[in-house]
Amino acid sequence: MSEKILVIGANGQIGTELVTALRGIHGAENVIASDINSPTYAIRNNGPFEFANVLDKDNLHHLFDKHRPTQVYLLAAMLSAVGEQKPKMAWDLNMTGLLHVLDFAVEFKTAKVFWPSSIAVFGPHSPQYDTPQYCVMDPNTVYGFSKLAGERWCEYYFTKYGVDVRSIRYPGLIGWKANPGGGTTDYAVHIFHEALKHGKYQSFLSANTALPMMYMEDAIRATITLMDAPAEQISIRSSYNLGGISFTPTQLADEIKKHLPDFEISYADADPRQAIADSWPKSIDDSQAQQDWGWKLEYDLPRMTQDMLQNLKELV
Ligand code: AKB
Repeated sequence: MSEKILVIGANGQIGTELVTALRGIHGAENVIASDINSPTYAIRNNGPFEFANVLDKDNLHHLFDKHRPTQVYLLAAMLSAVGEQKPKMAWDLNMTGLLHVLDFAVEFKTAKVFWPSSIAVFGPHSPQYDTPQYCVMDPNTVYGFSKLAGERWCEYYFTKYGVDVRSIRYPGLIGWKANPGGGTTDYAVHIFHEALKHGKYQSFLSANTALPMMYMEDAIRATITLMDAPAEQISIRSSYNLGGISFTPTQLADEIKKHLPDFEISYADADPRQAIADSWPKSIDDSQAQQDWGWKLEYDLPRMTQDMLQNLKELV
């Protein structure tokens, strides 16, 4: 059976790359990109696009009815840093949007749903190193607890209504095709742009703040591998831990300096994102993803840095 795939929030950091990858696999005409904003050039030019606002139930219902998607990827969300500036709006967007999609997945018998969670579901009392799949979770950002609540809804809809919903707790994502949209891990993308443009960067996180990160190539491959895995291999219906690579701003800067020896990093005195980063894990145990659907990381810090610089220098 050929797939009909709806990607909601297609203009964002993940969506931009996921739509291209899915169109390559399933054919451009079978992957409908949708977003509340006008499409990016890459998305507009090679396949169908629909305007969608996840908070507008009628509009979303119409999209499901018109396209009858077999798979839906719901990527529209407000990230950690911006979410702290607009807490109620972040809760509403992250929760109501998910519930609309889960309800329509039941109504239209959508075969599979993907919804991204985050390492932000962990909090100050979670183990900081090799954070396990199951442990104390006390997130203290709206983004973090909306993702944790969303995970519970996903598992609930799987158990009660049989929705085949799959999810990953993404670490900070690093890619050169699209910019991140207001997260705590955004420094790890901005640093590459600034290194190439100005030869220096002021990090809003302190020198030794380690966080789990992942190159976008790996993140997209993980997402598609999880969605393609046979249902009986999926033992977790809340969201899978995914570890990636853990590094500090200093370690990333040192890696960039191997390619751009004059690059200089400095550190901001105080930034609200520091407290968010301090409440998150430093590294993640993703052995369940390895065991269930054969997850394996390909990009370490040196390989990612080289690939980022090589691709970005053509663009900046
Ligand atoms: C953020 O920093 O908010 C996101 C995330 C880790 O989920 N990149």
